[in-house]
Amino acid sequence: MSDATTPVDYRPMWEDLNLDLEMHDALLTAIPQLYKSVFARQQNRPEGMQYFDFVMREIHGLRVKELDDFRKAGNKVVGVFCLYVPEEIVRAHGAWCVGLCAGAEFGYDEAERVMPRNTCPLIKSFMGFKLARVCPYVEESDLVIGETTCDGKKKAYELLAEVQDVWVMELPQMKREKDKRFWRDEVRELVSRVQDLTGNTMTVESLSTAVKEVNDKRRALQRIAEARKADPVPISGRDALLAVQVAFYDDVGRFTEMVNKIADELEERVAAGEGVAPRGAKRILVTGTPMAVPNWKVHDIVEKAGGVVVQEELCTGSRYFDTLVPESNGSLDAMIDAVADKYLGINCACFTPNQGRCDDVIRMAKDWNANGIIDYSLQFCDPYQMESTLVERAAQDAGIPHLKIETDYSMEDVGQLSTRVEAFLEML
Ligand code: BJ8
Repeated sequence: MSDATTPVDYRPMWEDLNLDLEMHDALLTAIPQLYKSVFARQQNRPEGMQYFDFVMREIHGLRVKELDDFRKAGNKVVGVFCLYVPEEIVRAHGAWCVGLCAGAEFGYDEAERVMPRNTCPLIKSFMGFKLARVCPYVEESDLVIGETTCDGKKKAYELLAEVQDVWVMELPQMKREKDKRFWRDEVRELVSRVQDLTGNTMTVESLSTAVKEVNDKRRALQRIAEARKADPVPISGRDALLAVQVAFYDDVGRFTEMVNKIADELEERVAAGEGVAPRGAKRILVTGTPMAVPNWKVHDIVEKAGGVVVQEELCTGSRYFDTLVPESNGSLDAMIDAVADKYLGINCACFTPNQGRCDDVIRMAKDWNANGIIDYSLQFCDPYQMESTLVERAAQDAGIPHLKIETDYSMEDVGQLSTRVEAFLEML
């Protein structure tokens, strides 16, 4: 890591990436302000979280420079929007993977010129970031890999393909044996596509290394999750969420090392009975649609109201790290199948049926001793909003109080949501 105190002028790099510097400046002014208001005044924050202060300060700086240098050395960067795109396959070809989901209301005017206003904020945001030229990560992506998950995303990729190289993986919508076979084939096509992109051939060794590296990253996040079972809880939900959000684009080795250090600290805290919230603070499990940086709204509301988020059944949560690819050294074919099977096991509401998600939510609420479940959906997200009825029923059957929240990236409803969350916490 370079010296965090040395000021570096990244403007020439942003200019080279053809960013709209004025709009980009506005974004880079807004994010630190929001970050400060959400993270700065936390009591007894783990010291290791300073790394994430640094990462957020450098959100469009150092990490983008690393991608830039990597590409200038002849390597490739692949941008992704969804958990189903296997990072291991990308890395096994010597390329890097970055998550591109956008969590802020930026470039909406540009996005709404090509898609309906009532599109989910996540889709509008990623399209807006691209069209308004404010996201250096998408500009550093030699290829964007999309997937046929929800209807909004799959149609948005057609529009994105007009201005960016895009490859779309077809994700089945069910998990039968024939779907599994289909998905394994689809992952093999991805292997060919990434091979064409990079000019590199994946080997047993390169895939084994990639699997191990990505597993290590997920294992480090699992340690943080495990520590959050304690009461008092040793890390806030805001900080734990931030760690998973950053996992999508940070350097894999550095991130793993830093998160393991935080996990060491958390385990010491648990042993000493120390925490960030008083023992007995109301514990919340959050489930629903992903929360991309800088979307910290729900966690901020819960924790400022005196509750504490102890786990996220989200793509920016357990769905990202709770399962690993087996590290056995079989044939390359067997290893590709193992990668495909791990990813098909993820429980996204785009699947039907998706009972595994309800089962996970209830299991996790029990394991993390949650007093209540907050089911969070982005506006206009049909899959998660429809599924929320099933989540609510599962919570009722398990006797766990449930609060449904539907929101977007604006701050206009924060007052109203705070009132609802406060009432929910009081009732628990
Ligand atoms: S695996 S949750 S990252 S698809 S919120 S864009 S579903 S309308 S993000 Fe997702 Fe992959 Fe599933 Fe996870 Fe559509 Fe809903 Fe918007 Fe969504």
